[in-house]
Amino acid sequence: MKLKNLFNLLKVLPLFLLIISCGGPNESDDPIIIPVAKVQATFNMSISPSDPNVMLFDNKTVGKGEFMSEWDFGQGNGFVEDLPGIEEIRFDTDGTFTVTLKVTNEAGFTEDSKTVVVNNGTGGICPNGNCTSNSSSALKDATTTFFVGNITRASRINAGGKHTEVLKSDFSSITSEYEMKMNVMYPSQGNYDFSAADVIVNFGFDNAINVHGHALIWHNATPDWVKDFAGSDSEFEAMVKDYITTTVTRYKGKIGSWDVVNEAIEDGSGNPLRNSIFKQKMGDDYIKKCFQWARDADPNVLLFYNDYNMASSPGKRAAMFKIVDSLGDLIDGVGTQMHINYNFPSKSNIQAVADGTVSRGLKLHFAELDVRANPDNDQTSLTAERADEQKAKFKEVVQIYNSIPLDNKYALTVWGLKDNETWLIDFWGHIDWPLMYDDNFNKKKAYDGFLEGLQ
Ligand code: 9MR
Repeated sequence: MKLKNLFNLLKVLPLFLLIISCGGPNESDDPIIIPVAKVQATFNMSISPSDPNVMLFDNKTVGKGEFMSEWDFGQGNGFVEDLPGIEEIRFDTDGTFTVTLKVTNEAGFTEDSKTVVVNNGTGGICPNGNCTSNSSSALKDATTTFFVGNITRASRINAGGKHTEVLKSDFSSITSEYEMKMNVMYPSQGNYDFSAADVIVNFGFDNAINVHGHALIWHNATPDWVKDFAGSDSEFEAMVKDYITTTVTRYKGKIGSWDVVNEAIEDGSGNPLRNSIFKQKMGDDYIKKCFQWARDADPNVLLFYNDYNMASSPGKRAAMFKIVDSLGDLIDGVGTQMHINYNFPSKSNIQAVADGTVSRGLKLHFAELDVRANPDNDQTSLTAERADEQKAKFKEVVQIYNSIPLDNKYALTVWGLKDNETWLIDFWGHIDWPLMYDDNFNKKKAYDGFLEGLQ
């Protein structure tokens, strides 16, 4: 029994004895029954000031007579006795938990229930169930020396709502996730389709958001008619020249940059040039030809070569810089995709990408940033610890980028807004929480990591 319950009992005991002793001879010998009222359970709760995953529960029940208090903290353990003082309970996993205080006396029991919402991505227990980050500073306002980018789709721009709201408030650059690739823009010979690309470019232009064009040539987004091209090698080359010239000319003055060639390097031993249809038909110098056509079409747009595993594979990185060196003045910058894990690759390997680019006097685009929080698929929710580790990796990447000289800066582009929109779910077949917003557009700790990386 709690001390306060015992105290209540002692308070009413004299009254009870007095009533019994007052019974006169004319009165019945039956004891007088004083009806006992139920005691109303009630409690307060607040997040621990020292640990965002601990909730403090204070039993505030006040009642006459003896009563017993029990808690069910909603974590599957059922009711347990209320201990003296404030209860400190950890909530480590994401979810919604119903906490119930049950107070029982002779007359029966009453209950009080409250809900605890946990979202480790946004910082642990959500104050009043509201899972939004404390950070108010928009990413794009926190840096003026480079673009902060994200991806979009024509359908999402047309739908508007939160998607375009967040793009406009937090980002200063956009990249088309898939609609500015050859398979979409040039679906059949002689027939261009720029309808989706136009939506994206116009949205950027109208809202003073930079547009990064991605990607003119990519083996993985090449339409079948090009892969099965019916014609000679010189006809193939003329077709590619026409495609690049037409596309770059269309968006001249409206977009800031193009990935001219994407992922041309093989992952295998020695990292040779990928044996794409472009290499087969146009020769090993096809990359240089594509850069020249793009440069001729728009001398002012920045031209990038873009590839992945640049931090994790020193061999591939060296192969990429070899290509870049062979392009001379035709190339303005290097796009290094940052599809990374919360614990990999190392800071020094990410730094090496920046150093190699800076030493060549090129612009650096940290492109396609996402940080997998569940690469081993052993997590069922984003734990507080993993969210912190992910935040630290975001911060590390941004810090490295923010520390390069001004002339080498261009943009840091995150590959997706919300965790449930990432390409990684389809690619790996499981949830990874790799982005800066959760499924409901709440800012995660990763967002704070980005901001902290800018300080
Ligand atoms: O995330 C993109 C996905 O929605 C598209 O279906 C796919 C094919 O167009 O491209 C994905 O983005 C890729 C990017 O363009 C190049 N680097 C790898 C990205 C993930 O596959």
